Amino acid sequence: MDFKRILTIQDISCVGQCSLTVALPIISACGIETSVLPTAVLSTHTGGFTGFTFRDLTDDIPEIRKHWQKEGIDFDAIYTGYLGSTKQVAFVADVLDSMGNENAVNIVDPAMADGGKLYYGFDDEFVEAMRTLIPKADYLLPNITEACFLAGVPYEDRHDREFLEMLIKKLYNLGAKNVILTGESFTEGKTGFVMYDGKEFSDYAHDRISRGCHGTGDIYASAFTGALMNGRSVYDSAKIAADFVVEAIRCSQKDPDHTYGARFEPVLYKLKEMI
Ligand code: PXL
Repeated sequence: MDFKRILTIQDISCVGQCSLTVALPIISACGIETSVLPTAVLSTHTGGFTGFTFRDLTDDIPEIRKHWQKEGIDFDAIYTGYLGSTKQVAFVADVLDSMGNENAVNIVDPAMADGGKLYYGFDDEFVEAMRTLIPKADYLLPNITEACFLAGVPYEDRHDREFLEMLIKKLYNLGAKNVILTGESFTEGKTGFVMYDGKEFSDYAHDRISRGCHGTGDIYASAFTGALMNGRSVYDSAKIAADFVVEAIRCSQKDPDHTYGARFEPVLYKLKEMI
């Protein structure tokens, strides 16, 4: 049996069902060893909470990388999510450049914005830094807001094919080998994903579910990573991730009082079945 080990680089939001508390269980459930490099420790995520704590771990990153190199550790994939500081992005770039084995792939989720706005604490300088990770991405997984910021296109509430293709091509031209735009499709009124590999566009459309939850981008990227590491095609991995997010949101609808994340845990077994 071919055992895979991946590294995921993102924060620990102690409560909030996002970042590492999502990536670890989801990718592990896919049968993949999941090593972590925490970028920051927060008491909660920054959306919908006030007064959260924030411990920046930027300066630990180069030390951790050096130790791993001394131990001869490497990874089959590196998946990056929410990063804690502008300075940190350069350290994460070093990890992407040096810690993968010869067949490793880099999955970059530029988790920094949604609904037309940057998350709390991020600014133009951070966006510029995040842009430097694009050429390192075998798979870039932005939502439409992140795609606009990275492409330098003013955010518009537009979801037509012409706009989506223009945005995606700009990100491809910045160096991403595959762009998977999440939360969009070519079918009006439906969501899903639109994908481009430099040759052709493909998409997947499913019904939009009215319940917005924090952390669904992290669930998506984690399930995508888990499926891809199990040898599923890029399209199938993107589709499995989209279907799993739908399952998690449907499950969350059964608990309207639960507001900070999506209840993916009770439906994790479905992800295993899909893979
Ligand atoms: O899910 C994205 C995310 C991750 N980590 C932190 C966040 C957010 C989104 O708000 O605040 C700390």
